[in-house]
Amino acid sequence: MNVNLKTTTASHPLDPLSLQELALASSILKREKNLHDKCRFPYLHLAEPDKQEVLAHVPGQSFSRRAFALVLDKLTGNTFEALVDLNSQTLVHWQPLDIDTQGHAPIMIEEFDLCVEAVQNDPAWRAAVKRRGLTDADIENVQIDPWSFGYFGDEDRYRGKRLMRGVAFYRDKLTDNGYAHPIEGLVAIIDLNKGEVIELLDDGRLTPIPKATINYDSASLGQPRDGLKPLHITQPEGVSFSVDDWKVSWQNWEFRVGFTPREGLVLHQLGYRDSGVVRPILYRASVTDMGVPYSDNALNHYWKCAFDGGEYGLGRLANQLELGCDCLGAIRYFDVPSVNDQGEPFVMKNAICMHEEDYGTLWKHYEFRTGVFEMRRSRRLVISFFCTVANYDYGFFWYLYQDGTIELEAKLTGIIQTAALAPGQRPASGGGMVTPEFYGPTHQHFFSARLHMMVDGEHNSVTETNFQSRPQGEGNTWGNVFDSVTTTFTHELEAAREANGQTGRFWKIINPNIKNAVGNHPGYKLMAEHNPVMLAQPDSSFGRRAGFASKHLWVTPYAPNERYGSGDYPNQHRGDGLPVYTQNNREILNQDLVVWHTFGHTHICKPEDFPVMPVEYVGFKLKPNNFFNGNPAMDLPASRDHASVQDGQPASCCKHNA
Ligand code: ABN
Ligand code: CU
Repeated sequence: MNVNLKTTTASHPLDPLSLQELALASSILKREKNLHDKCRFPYLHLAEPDKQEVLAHVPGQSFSRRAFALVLDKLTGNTFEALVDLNSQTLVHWQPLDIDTQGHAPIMIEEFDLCVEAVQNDPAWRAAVKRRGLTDADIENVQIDPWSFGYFGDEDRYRGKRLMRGVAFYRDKLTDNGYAHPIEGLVAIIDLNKGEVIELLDDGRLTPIPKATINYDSASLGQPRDGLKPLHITQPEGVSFSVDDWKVSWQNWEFRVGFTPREGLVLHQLGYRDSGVVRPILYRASVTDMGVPYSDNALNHYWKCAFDGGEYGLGRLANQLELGCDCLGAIRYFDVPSVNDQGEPFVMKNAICMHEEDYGTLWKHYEFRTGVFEMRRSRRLVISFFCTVANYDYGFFWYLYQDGTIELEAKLTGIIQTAALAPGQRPASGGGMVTPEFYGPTHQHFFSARLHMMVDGEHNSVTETNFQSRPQGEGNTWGNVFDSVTTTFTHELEAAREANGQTGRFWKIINPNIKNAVGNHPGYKLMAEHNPVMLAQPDSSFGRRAGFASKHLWVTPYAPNERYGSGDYPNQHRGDGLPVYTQNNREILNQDLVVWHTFGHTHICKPEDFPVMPVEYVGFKLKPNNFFNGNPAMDLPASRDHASVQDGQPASCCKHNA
């Protein structure tokens, strides 16, 4: 297949589709399938080429260029998966999706508005909110949260329908923070293709609507605190990274930036230059979904389990970042070509932010005997994006460090879901009181990171190490010796594991075919946080739908069609993804491996979370372990930061007094 230079300006097979390519793909689809104006494009993005084709790619030579699309016909409710070959300008695949068994297309942005209209126009819903004290004029300002429907058995009345739930919040004016005024015990079920409410759930309790105004816009917050002097981050000589289209090089690191509507930021082909050679570590890394199951028995909440990746789109809902606010210093933004629901291309400006950050001490020693002092500061490269999925805002920050460490940090902020209480009542399911009038239902946030590993080559294994104390006796005369016990996973089901703080459990991805200078296999250690896994019952709706969250670790042999921890289409799906991928217990020893890591936050709400929650941080690190033959950052320069010092101090961070 030859690249037709009229249709692509891409320089690499993994470059996201350009505006021209997106326009071409949607026009080919419209032409080939005679798509009418009620057809929508919940997905349209690069179909990443086969891994072997990517690895074999030689700059300047031809490569395939294909677009994946999900097309929804709103008149019939039919959904199709499509593949367009942009080089030959042909439709090469067109397959209907069985929505009852395979799940539905993710919720589109226009459906957020449709949901509000359908609910506000529904006579039964209007009557129900009037019973709770609202007037026709109030209804104009009511906020409707567009919730994914979930899956609670395949009742006939729901089969084949594209559904959503609408939950209401009172607002005195449109710019009020509705989450301070939840309308309790009332849920509308909307048929999205019909554009109407088909069922209204009402607990009939008429819980009073919390009335206190708690806004967070600057005007409402009043006079800000004072005392903050300017803090500038400057790089007078420019940045230390270089960017060539989507390829980035920085401090021995090399990688490519990618972006998909579902995952947002993707890092491709990440490697570290060591003795002049780029050693591969990750073929591809991303967060494939984020699920939030709620722990509450009440009518407004028991069904809440949003998949912000697979049902809404972390990338699709990315923010356009603001220089000097979201991002400080010498920033390189990436604009991301995208399409709207109609398949029309547009640019998401400033969707990805990249910059360098000082990170304190990397290594240091003061030799008290000789007065020799050496220290080197650490710098990290930050590649990030933020998205807003209705109430919550999530930042995804990848960090690369000069010592070979890779980190992903998710930042959770925004506004919690709220639930009204009758006077004197406490949350029945154990949620956290936020104000005297309302609480926040307890919930868990689960992220599913997919790490297609490539430590020094395509064949890797995964080991688990646990610490254990050794009985006193032979070989442990004084009782001080303890052991670390390491096993290597051979099959998928052995590698479905939970973290264990008591044994200091950790996992390593190694290349068993290579040995380093001390006879060990080069590897990267996955440093997990020890947060609870899914606490909903395994056989419950959430337990099945967010099955990926029942374990912190999964390891699968690479299969191109296994891309998302929660499966391809979690919207209205009974449950897919990792528990299904691993059920055949395939071999994972010395194979092309994908390591899946579930990490998350179990959130009991509290007054400090409101009105906007200070950032909560969760994530993981991948740290080199026997990958290098010594500290790879010994070659850092000792130069001192000029802006921090007075004249007369030496220019470097080393002192030899002896
Ligand atoms: N943060 C999930 C979500 C999506 C839609 C509406 C409310 C909440
Ligand atoms: Cu939360």
